[in-house]
Amino acid sequence: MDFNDLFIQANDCVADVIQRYHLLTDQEKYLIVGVFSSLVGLLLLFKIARKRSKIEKVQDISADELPDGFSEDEAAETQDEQVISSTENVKEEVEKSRVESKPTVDIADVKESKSWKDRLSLGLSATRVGVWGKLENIFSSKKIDADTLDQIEELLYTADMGHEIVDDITENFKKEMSKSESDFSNFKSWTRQYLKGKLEPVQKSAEVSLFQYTKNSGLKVIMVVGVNGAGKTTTIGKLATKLNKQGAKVVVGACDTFRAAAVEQLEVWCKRAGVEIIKAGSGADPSGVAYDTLAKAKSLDADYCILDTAGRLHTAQGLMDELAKTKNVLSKVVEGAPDQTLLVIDSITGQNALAQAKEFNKALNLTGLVLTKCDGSSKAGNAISMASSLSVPITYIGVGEDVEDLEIFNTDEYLDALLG
Ligand SMILES: Nc1nc2c(ncn2[C@@H]2O[C@H](COP(=O)(O)OP(=O)(O)OP(=O)(O)O)[C@@H](O)[C@H]2O)c(=O)[nH]1
Ligand SMILES: [Mg+2]
Repeated sequence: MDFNDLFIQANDCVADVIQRYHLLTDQEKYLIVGVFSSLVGLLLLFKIARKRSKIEKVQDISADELPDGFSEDEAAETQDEQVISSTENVKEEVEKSRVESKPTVDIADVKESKSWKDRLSLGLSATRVGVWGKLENIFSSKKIDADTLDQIEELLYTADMGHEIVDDITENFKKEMSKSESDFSNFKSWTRQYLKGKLEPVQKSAEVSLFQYTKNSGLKVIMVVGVNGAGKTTTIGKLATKLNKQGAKVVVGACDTFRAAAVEQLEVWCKRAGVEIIKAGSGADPSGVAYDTLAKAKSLDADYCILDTAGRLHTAQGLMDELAKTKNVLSKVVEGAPDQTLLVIDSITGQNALAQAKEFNKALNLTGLVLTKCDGSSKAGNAISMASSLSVPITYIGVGEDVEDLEIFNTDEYLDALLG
């Protein structure tokens, strides 16, 4: 029996009871009213329980992760499953990327003996072996046909190359296939040239003052942004250490006032680096901290002012607006500040990295990308799509958690490590 039949029968039953109501005894009438009231009561209890579970679900998602304009109560009140599920989806995505970002190769053992190039090469070995190695096998052992072309396309996607790049590369292979004497022996050098051609024009715009301190060149202001756990604080720690070693005076601002632990983490790095940190209590206005930090850097005649910010989802409009506000405040202290707005990207993020970069770029006009966690399980192919499609250069690349694990991005070194 389906729901409709049940509904019709219940309807008939109620109509029957109404028709015969005057024939019923008082006892039967009380019984019917009692049953009806209990049913209504049960229904109400069910509704209250459902709403409570929604509120708990929403409270479980931190207030800052709710879509813009939703307070916890409002989100629960709307009873909009989409609000909850879409936020949870993004939460899961970030969580997944955090879990996946744990390197599968422990490079601690080889750090002592390996050069930077070797460590980068080790870090990108997953793509080199898993994608380019497999492509090499395809080209050397099989006749290239439509099926193998599909395989090639799939492999390129697993390297997080992005649609445009995958399309260009496969188009080139198709052209080669259509020739009577197709030759794929040089596919790697063609691909390398193609990728270099995508990166090089963008990389030219990378600002040298980011890497090399020059005496008396004035205060440089660097704001560092990104999603949760991308490696912002660690990158700032490494950068501050490097610049301080070159003789620069560095002041760091702890604008991540969201978590007390974030300030402590930055303090440890600054202490180690021997640079000054400006901080405020948990929950303080991040724009205020940014303002104070830059004012202090200016008064100390510092060479660099680096601002750490709280991680946020690129989809959380309210938090993105807050970041834009922090950025705008800086120009009130020093005209034209910040000189650099760097987006830190966890290289394991995959195709989602491009979406992240687009949103951050839209809100903040990025001047550079920092690619972290290019060690172990990194695929890192998304770097090329991001830099070329946004025309934002990759400034630094990180392959671990120590100071020496951050280096200036070099196109040739990167392509060597990626393609082999
Ligand atoms: N393996 C590896 N781990 C890194 C790298 N960079 C950062 N990490 C680690 O990634 C974790 C998160 O780094 P953080 O610097 O705290 O990231 P964050 O972006 O400041 O995080 P939030 O402030 O929470 O948004 C830490 O455990 C770092 O040690 C890297 O290049 N390789
Ligand atoms: Mg941080």
